[in-house]
Amino acid sequence: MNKLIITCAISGAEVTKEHSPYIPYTVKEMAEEAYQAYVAGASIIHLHVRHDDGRPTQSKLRYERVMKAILKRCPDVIIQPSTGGAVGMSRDERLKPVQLNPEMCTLDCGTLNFGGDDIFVNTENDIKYFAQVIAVHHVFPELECFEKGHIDMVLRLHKKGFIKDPMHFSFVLGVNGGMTGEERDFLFLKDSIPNGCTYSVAGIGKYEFSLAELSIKHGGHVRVGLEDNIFIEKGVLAKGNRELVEKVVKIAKSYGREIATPDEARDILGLRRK
Ligand code: KMH
Ligand code: ZN
Repeated sequence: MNKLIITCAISGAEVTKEHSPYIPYTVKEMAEEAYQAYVAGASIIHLHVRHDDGRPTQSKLRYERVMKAILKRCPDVIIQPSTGGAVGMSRDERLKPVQLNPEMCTLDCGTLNFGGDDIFVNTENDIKYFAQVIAVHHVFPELECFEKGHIDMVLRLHKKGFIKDPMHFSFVLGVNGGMTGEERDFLFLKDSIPNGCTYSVAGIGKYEFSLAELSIKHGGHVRVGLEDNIFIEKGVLAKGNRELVEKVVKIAKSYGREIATPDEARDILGLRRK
């Protein structure tokens, strides 16, 4: 079996210290959480940044500081800034970290209701705009799909030339407002992408480890992290991202799947190291 790429979403934009005291806000906390996830086996850090008081921001300067601090602790890790940011941010605000020319970033491939009454807006026009800016900066986009219609959007924009090969998908399942993360959902999405594409699965909340296991079994990749789920088991808070990554590594080992280093992840995805 191919090696497993583990992405760790260390903070996100929505979870606060009131939900879990282990959520990192400051530059130092972010670097420490990224380092712990990396030591445990994560080769990609999916990154949102915050002000010191926890408010989400897409400030280029803040990303620059956090990325530098992370690379100081783990020089070969792949950093994947978010271009999703937080609900309500403008397109150009969300795209700010791309100006730093990271190796990867996310590209959100459709609109959905997001956790109750919020709407995470990604119209076709928005996606084309994001894809163009990301391409200008030679950044490799991870195609975030929260439901099947988002995959169809990617395939349409791929045909029109806005999204290029190699395509790497991320199925983010279990958002309140998006598709659930049952086995049938995962199988439907995995079978809906073209042969030769790679994919990773991020299960939100209770779906984190069941989806991780399914993806491991089927040769896909996995994202875990406090952005997606704060519990190591039902009712028990994870004491940081490291525990979540360690749990995935344990599942992977039970299926005989080795963990990819960052350079092996680059090879699998077709990434050029910057
Ligand atoms: N914070 C969500 C509204 C991404 O990182 O690209 C969007 C999000 C997706 O987290
Ligand atoms: Zn995110």
